[in-house]
Amino acid sequence: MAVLEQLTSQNAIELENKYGAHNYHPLPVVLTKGEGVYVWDVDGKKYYDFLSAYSAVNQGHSHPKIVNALINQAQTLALTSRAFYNDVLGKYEKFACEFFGFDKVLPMNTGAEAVETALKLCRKWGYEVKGIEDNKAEIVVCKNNFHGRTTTIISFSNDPVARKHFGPYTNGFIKIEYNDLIALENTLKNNPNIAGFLVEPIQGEAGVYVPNEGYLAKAKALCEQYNVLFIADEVQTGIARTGKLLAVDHENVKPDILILGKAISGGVYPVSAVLANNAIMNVIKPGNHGSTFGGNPVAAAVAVAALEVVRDEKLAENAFQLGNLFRSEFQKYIDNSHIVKLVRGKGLLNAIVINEDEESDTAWNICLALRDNGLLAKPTHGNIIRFAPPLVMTKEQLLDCVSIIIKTLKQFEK
Ligand code: IF1
Repeated sequence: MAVLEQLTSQNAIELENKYGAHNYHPLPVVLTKGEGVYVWDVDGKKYYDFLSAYSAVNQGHSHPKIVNALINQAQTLALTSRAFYNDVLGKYEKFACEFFGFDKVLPMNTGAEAVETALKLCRKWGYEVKGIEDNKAEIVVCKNNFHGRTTTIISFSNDPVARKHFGPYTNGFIKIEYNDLIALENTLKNNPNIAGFLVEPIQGEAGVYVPNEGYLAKAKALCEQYNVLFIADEVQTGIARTGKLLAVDHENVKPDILILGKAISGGVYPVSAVLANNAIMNVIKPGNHGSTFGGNPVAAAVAVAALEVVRDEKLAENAFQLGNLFRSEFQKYIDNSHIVKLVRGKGLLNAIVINEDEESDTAWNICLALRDNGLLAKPTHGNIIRFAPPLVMTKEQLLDCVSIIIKTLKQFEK
């Protein structure tokens, strides 16, 4: 078979099963094209994308401005490595620092790499600035976190599927309950070796858990009080997803270290970033950290274009308004539903909780029925379905999606 010959759905699935590691269990749909809020399968069926590649495609699939930036830079200078300077990286770094309000950025590629970068930066600051005894630094994390899949990151996960048989695990992490300020304060005040607190402003994978109003601001204040770095993982919640440029902006919280990924590139290229001010970032010296593709010219050009789209198309404002509309429309349905317990989220990062236990396959079956009705979404855990469309969606499209989702859910009402 010619490598790029048109595949049937069955062909594509069989190829992945035969030649690809089985590290995913995808919904059975084979996509071949994406544009804006839509994707098409190999049989020409059109769907609303209500996952956005887990919030990496906030600007819509294959946004022309971002794709053109990719093409133009790739045709000019794709990769220099950081052994030499180039004429794109510095401009991107300046743009990103001014866009998010920090002195410096350390460019990486994937979200997990950026999280690992933030952990290294925090620890080095802990030893060289806070004065923690060598090899004693601890970082506080939250239970039910999701920060990626490297060995160190899964070391502080409590998801058995992510952890089992990947030990021995990395030490130096203290797990506390999410959204629990008493647990945070008790941990910080009793331990002088704590260098940082790593937190998702909304726990995405756990099921779109929005913390109490004021949690982030009070957590940041506790970190300041105990000289601990507040590290915000905005890989999923950032880049306008929750109705503000960053989810921490809802509480006017300025993280000491900001972690970005996914939609910083609009989903056309792997780009991630760690931002901090000089007092923290300047502990990093040549040779301490980096990566072959980190900050490459294509990534730099793509990220500038992707952030300009967020700004110029007012995606945060749109996500804010459409998110409120989504939840209010859904609440009307939930008030009379037996199958849906609740809807929660901020901006266009939302989830519904199905009125069944985690082991039930109802949420999965609902997503199969949604697929048949022209909308793609996927459960996070058992009974929770995440809804995260591209932020370029119009009000009319959103209302169309709400009616598709409700029509589908009604098929499951007892
Ligand atoms: C997959 C989950 C979401 C993230 C936060 C860091 C990372 C992620 C808050 C790492 C990545 C992705 C991973 C992706 C599916 C998706 C995901 F289901 F895995 F948990 F969004 F909730 N911090 N999340 O959400 O970024 O290294 O992936 O670029 O298939 O593993 P990454």
